[in-house]
Amino acid sequence: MRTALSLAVRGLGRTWPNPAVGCVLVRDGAVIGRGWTQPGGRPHAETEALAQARSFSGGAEGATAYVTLEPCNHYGKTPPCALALVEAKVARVVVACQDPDPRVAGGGLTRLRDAGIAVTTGVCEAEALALNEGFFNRITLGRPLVTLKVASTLDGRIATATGESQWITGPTARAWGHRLRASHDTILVGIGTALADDPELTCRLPGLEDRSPVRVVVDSSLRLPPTARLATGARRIPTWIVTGPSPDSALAESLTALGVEVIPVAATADGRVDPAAAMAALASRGITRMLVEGGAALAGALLGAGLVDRLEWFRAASLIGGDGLPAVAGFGVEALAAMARFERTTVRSAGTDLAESYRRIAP
Ligand code: AOF
Ligand code: ZN
Repeated sequence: MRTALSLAVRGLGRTWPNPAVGCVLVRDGAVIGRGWTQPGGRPHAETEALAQARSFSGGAEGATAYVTLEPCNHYGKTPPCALALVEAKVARVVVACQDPDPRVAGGGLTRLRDAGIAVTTGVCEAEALALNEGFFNRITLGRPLVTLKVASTLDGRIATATGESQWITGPTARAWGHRLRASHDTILVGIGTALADDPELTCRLPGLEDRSPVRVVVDSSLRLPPTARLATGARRIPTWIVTGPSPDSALAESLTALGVEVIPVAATADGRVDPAAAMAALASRGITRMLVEGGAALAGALLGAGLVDRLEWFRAASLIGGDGLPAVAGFGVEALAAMARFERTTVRSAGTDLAESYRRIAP
């Protein structure tokens, strides 16, 4: 199952709207098939593994299938994976976790058991749930998994008072940041960051150049100029703009003409895009994993709405002090009881910087 999980990881960032699943077929102590969900979500992991097993005599007959998610039970572009496993005559299926998709939801396991296949569930379940937390969030909460990435000084500053910000962390942390992009479906930035930095928001690691996620700008009053790199490059790498309910139609048209998708959503009383509405709109387009890269206002708005699930915090061994720009704008915390609280899952050295990962525990 651990092998299947490591295969599944390969799909992260590319399988949306589907989960990233891994499958290993074993017979007589030998691996006869390995598969993982392919870009765009199809073929499924089981299809890939079963295709490999076909080159062995007897195919997958009598084999054990280790799958990180309950095999599907619905007809899509291909018949259900549960049916494919039955037809291949596997003897046993070991599953890490159930699929909450209402089209599956236990039906895949029932189909296998009804065919006389031995089924074991819950193997490495916690790992599998964490791996596909984005997909589970999309199905059960109607929003993606939201990971906030920050590169700051020790005192949590991301720029000096004059706005100088390049570079606070070193090349290793920056490379890790690009690798994070590759495993996400979208990168989200606020319009302030888009205007100030004119960023490309692509994955520029050798070998991973084709792993750039959809770029999303939260732009409440539609201000992104058609000359911005995010707009001019929209045909190469998709750019979406989440904006208020009635954007300027001339600007919206000129952006759309460049291939940018303009997505109007509900606004809050102060005229800003409602964070929950933005997340719902992205999930309904199939987004499961979102990496938020700033700036401070967007980070504060998402934290204030309780929408940040994970933090990836790169911390340089330097200090700017109180005149610097904080990584997170105020989000209304008056009592300590109202703090956004996280637990640390890993901490590593990234060159001269520290890379800390956290998962939200409250609110
Ligand atoms: C599997 N193996 O590798 C994946 C599964 O749109 P479709 O027809 O491709 O179906 C998508 C659903 O299939 C998705 O919501 C989830 O329930 C399941 N994903 N299932 O057996 C896989 N990726
Ligand atoms: Zn399937």
